[in-house]
Amino acid sequence: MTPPVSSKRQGELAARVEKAVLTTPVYDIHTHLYDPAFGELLLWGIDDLLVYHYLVAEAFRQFDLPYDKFWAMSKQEQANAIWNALFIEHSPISEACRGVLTTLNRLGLDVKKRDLPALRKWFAKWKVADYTTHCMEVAGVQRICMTNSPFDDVERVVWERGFNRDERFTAALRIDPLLLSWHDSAAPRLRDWGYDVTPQLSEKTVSEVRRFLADWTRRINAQYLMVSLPPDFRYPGDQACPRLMETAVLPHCREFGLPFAMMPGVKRGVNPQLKLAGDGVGHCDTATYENLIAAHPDNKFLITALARENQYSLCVAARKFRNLHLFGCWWFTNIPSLIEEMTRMRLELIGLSVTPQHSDARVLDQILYKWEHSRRIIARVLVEKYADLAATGWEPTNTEIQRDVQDLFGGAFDRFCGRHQARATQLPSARPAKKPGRRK
Ligand code: RAT
Ligand code: ZN
Repeated sequence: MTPPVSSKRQGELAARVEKAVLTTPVYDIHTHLYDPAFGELLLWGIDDLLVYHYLVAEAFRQFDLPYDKFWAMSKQEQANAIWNALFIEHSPISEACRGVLTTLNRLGLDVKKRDLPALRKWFAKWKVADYTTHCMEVAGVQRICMTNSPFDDVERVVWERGFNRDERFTAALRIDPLLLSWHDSAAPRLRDWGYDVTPQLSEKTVSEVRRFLADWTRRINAQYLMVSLPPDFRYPGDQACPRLMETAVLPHCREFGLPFAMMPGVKRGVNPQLKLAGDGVGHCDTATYENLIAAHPDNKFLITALARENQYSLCVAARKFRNLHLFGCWWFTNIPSLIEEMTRMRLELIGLSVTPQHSDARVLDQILYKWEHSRRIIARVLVEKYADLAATGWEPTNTEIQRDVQDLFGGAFDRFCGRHQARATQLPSARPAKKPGRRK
């Protein structure tokens, strides 16, 4: 019988785990951030933080303001209205509000002054290139995967023009319109771009869709393909979405050795008046995903479901299919109580073969809070799990802890994708805050 672990030993173990979790650099595998070469598409700074769509939805619960009046305002006016409604007139305790304060705090700003004009002045001093490096260093984020859509007119021209890639930013090919609006939108657009497609999914059309996917995969050096799916998506099925997946997307992923990432459970436009903030959540059909994965054993699938109700059955599915990798807690699941619940459930059911978090940041600075908050929760759950092991006499070494944390923060993902990154080293600790450079 192993003697119980003393509380001193437990405290030491907790400190070792926390250190590893708080200092290991992460690969943020899904964001809406951009390589700085995309200019205005990379959002950052206090106004963008305040008009984040998570906050817009919350602010409308407090506003006495018609929707169109808000949308007619400038970004700065919208930010003022949100700041007043969510930070000044009420305490900012929701996760998205708290996130703004954590971000400011991590940047070394004094939030207790509640002085929005002073905050704006501080941000105005930065140049975007320096600020990107600063945020990534403070957040301990080593690489950022973008979300790249050829169907986005602003983004497409930048790719077509060409630019020098920033190696810290990897790309993912986002194909929602292709799979979800084939007839109304994607087919006519592909025709405009010189692909010989018809609305009917003939052999010729399918091969042209594959040519389109191949062109864009090469152009952006895609690390995976991605789609968000409504709760009522079913596979198998006769609709364009499952047919295109089967005939074009999955064969393409096999040919290029790329995973196909799915984000099930988004109900688009539940309240269209809220624009980007107006989407809701629905329970997806886990059996559909099991069918799809079982029918394609040579494909790799990444899944992050939006509904809490799907998390358990997806963990069970991941136990059945090694070609399924679960990741992240986003949007309505990106709240401390659910991150903790999901992380614990995943570790208990599938061990370390998971990527527990991605930031889904839409504003660069958000990586500071999203990672800070999640790291603390992941550390708490891991401490508990290692303590359970220690109670059996299996005390993890520092090297083992470091290896495991690296896997959770991108290593397992890279391996799943077939890439073998050299093991990342720890972040330099207590790096002094960099002085703002001048904005270009
Ligand atoms: O979390 C979000 O910001 C959502 O608006 C979605 O964009 C989601 O992340 C997605 O990629 O569809
Ligand atoms: Zn996203």
